[in-house]
Amino acid sequence: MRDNLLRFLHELCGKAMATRGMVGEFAVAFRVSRIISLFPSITMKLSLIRSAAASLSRGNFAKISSADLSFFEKSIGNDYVKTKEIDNYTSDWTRQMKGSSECVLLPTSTEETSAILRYCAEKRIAIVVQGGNTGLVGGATPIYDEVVLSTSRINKRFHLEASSGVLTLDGGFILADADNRLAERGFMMPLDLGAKGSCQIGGCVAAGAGGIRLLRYGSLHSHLLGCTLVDGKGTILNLGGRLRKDNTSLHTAHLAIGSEGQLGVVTSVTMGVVPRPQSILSAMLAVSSYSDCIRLLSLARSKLGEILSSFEVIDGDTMKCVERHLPLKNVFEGEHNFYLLIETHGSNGDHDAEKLNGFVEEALGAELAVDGVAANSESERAHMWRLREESPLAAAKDGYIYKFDVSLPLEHFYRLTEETREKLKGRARVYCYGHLGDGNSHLNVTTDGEDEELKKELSPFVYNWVVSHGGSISAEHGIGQLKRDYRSLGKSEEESALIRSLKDVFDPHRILCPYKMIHSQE
Ligand code: 2HG
Ligand code: ZN
Repeated sequence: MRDNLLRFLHELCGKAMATRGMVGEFAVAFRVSRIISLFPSITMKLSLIRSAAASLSRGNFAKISSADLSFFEKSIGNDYVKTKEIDNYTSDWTRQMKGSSECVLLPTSTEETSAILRYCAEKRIAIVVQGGNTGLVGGATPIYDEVVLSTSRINKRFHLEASSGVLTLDGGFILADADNRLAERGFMMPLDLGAKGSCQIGGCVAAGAGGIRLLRYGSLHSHLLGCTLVDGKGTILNLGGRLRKDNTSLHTAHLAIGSEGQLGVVTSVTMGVVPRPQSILSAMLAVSSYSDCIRLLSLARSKLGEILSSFEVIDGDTMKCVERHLPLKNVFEGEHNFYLLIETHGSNGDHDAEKLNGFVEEALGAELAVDGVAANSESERAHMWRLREESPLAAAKDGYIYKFDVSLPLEHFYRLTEETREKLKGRARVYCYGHLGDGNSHLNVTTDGEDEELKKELSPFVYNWVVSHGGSISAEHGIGQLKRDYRSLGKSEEESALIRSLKDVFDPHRILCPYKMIHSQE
């Protein structure tokens, strides 16, 4: 351990020098391409629990006629009304959620979106709103014959007001593209997720995306200042604005966060962006117990303070699964029960290294961590992130998979994994990784083949357990169609009624994303 400590401290000092100037580009480049590169392998192996929404009957919506198609063609141009080769739009990116649609519409502006929605409201044509189609709960996948309205072409406007750090951009902007443009001006998108190479900013808002640096920069609620939402009647609503402070009324723009296309289409976003950090340091710790992980989180918060950016966990079984299925090696010799990936974002490499150094010294000295390794180059840092970000891929390769994305108070975070493991002993393998600093567990269960019995009992078990321990059944992936049946767990009837009333205001004809989070027949 002493040797590792010395190596660690030495590496940190070297790292402080290496991280000045442009940092993190290798790791970022890796993450940008990740979603594309994972496609083929995931499509072969991943199986999801069948959608609950599929059992709902088709709503009383109009069927698309040739007159409707002519209207769409006239409104947005023939080339952007697609009726053939639309599989990419009617299935989710894992190819497990499959629906159908008569046509896909690709408007290029807020006004075109408004014309489409006004028409569809009048004719009662159902619509599903789709951004980058990177979701994990089937929210953007049509079920029966909903028209797919893709925001991919609404991606022209990009205006940064550098003095205030306020960015206004079209909803269809790809997150990585926006981030690259900001990099040229010394700024950064405050949110980062594995899908950044494909997901769109409007979709991120609608999904309430979380990601890997929420701990440092906060959720979208900390950044969103305004947005343009085209509601289910086609009304263009300019909500909020570009002021960092405006307390004159309800913060209506925030209704778009996590709305999953139920209230409207997010065609433009105004948000605060952050200065690009000058120094990014990453380290991994090996830890023997979950209680030590929690103590380390408190220690990291107090020792690293404002520079603590990520505090991610991979449990021992997940790490073995990663090594079993992927050409990736653990950074530690031997096996450990938990691995923490810690990253700092700051403006002074020496200062940050001193802080991280102090934290690790104390963690090892107090025997909270049994070993530690710092990334000494961009490729080492990328390697550490691959271990964490490819954990879902490894789990998907492990067999038939049941996925959960839940929030839990930290005292219960890992008990869920332990109790699920206990319950499924001999029947399934259970993996836990996730954003420990945010209390967000990605629990994944795998079996050799599809197990009907297990399928029936697992979701109710997990979701009831989560809610009865003060958690949420969806931390960052949303409800979509996958979690529809469980959506009111933990919500009071009063809150559910308020949500339905809001739906009536924004989408009185209930044409937007039926059969999902808020069902058209509710
Ligand atoms: C992550 O944190 C993503 O890696 C995906 O949110 C999680 O697929 C998963 O389990
Ligand atoms: Zn996640």
